[in-house]
Amino acid sequence: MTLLSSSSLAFGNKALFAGQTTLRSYATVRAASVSRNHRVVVVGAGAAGLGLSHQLLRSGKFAPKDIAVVDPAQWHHYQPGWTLVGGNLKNKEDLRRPLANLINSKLQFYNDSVAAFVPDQNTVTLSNGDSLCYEHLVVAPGISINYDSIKGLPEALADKSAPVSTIYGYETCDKVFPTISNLKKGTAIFTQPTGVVKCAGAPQKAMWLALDHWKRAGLYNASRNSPINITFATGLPVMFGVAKYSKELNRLREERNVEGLFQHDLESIDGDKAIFVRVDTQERVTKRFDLLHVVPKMGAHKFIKESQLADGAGFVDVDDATLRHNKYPNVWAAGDSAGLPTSKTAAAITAQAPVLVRNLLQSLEGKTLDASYNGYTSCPLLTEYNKVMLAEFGYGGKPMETFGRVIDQSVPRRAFFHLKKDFFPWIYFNAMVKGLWGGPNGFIR
Ligand code: UQ1
Repeated sequence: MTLLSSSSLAFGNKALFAGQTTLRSYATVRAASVSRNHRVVVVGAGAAGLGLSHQLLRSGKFAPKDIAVVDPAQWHHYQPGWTLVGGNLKNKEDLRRPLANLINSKLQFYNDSVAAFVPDQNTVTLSNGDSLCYEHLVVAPGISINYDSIKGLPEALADKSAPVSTIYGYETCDKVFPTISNLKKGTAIFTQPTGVVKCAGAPQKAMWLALDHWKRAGLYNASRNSPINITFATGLPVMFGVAKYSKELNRLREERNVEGLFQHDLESIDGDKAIFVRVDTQERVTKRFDLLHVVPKMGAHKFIKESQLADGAGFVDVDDATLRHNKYPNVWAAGDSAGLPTSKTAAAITAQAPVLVRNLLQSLEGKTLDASYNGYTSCPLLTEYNKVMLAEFGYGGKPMETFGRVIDQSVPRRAFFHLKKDFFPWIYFNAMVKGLWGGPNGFIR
């Protein structure tokens, strides 16, 4: 009896059904790690991994289980929606689905994490010790959010009574709005770190919605007598990385009397004090707050950084145009983990995935790569309730506006707000994760 219960604990239900097997034979089975072959192994089942796995499958060039998808998660999140949770426009539970339900049964799903890449042997080692051999590898596990990059942040986020929050995580995005609606007077600070973050516009989206909320509640105005005053403290020297949109956002900041602390990088939180390091002088600047919205630093996952696939910054070293690895021709990357000089967003993935899929299929057939990614990315930037500035741009910060021939997209508009709040979440779950959505290019045949 002892034997049965301990083995069933360790090995799940199979142990219960294999009543005759001894513990020793289980030990043997466990010790021998398994190696499996797939034509394509996709690491990550987020926006990039799911979308492109299904695009590969829909090409009709693969048999069932030719393509494997590896991800340890139980849930798949529509992360662009978390800003809307911060503004009390969505419930976070409505923005997630059980991951297994989103994966076509013709894909082999490994619900495990990656321990190591062994690209010289065309192999990925899983955390359970098993290994997957591939003809082609697609790396798309996203970016790591490093909460402990700011001293005192994990504790402040976990403390329900501390007015410190972030839209950047599932656990904390629903702490944001209560901190906003509880504030009646004082100083609200919204931060953006130096370094790479996903969706570089999101830090200020949270601020613009809060400002509008306080304005509507009579708690904020652009005068010196406003009960609440607002500071945007960013590690960057500007409001946004693309001049066209930055100019308009800075105009809004001045018009709305939001203090801009540029080149201020949040270093630590101590009670109601936020301590910044000035990027230019390394000087420490301490600010007292009554509300603090923080964006943690982010970076490449350790298992990429420590692998031979990494570039100098730790992201996957792929070619900017073809999305193929610069050293391993059968390795590809898309999404936040890819070392591409553009802003990391779900919109970027709508443009990257079809390019990657086309080039990978060409490569499988020994043909030349003929698809090229131009850096397209987009930030639907909420500037108030009901208005969005639809920033769309490519490599070099060049505007690439879908509706640019007809209208100026640096003007915040109501129609774009409905794209952001209603259309994008809908098309995401109904088409994008299924491999059917190509962003500004519309549906994928
Ligand atoms: C998009 O396709 C998309 O995915 C569903 C987004 O979601 C996060 C976007 O933000 C954007 C901008 C696009 C691009 C699509 C159009 C029609 C501009």
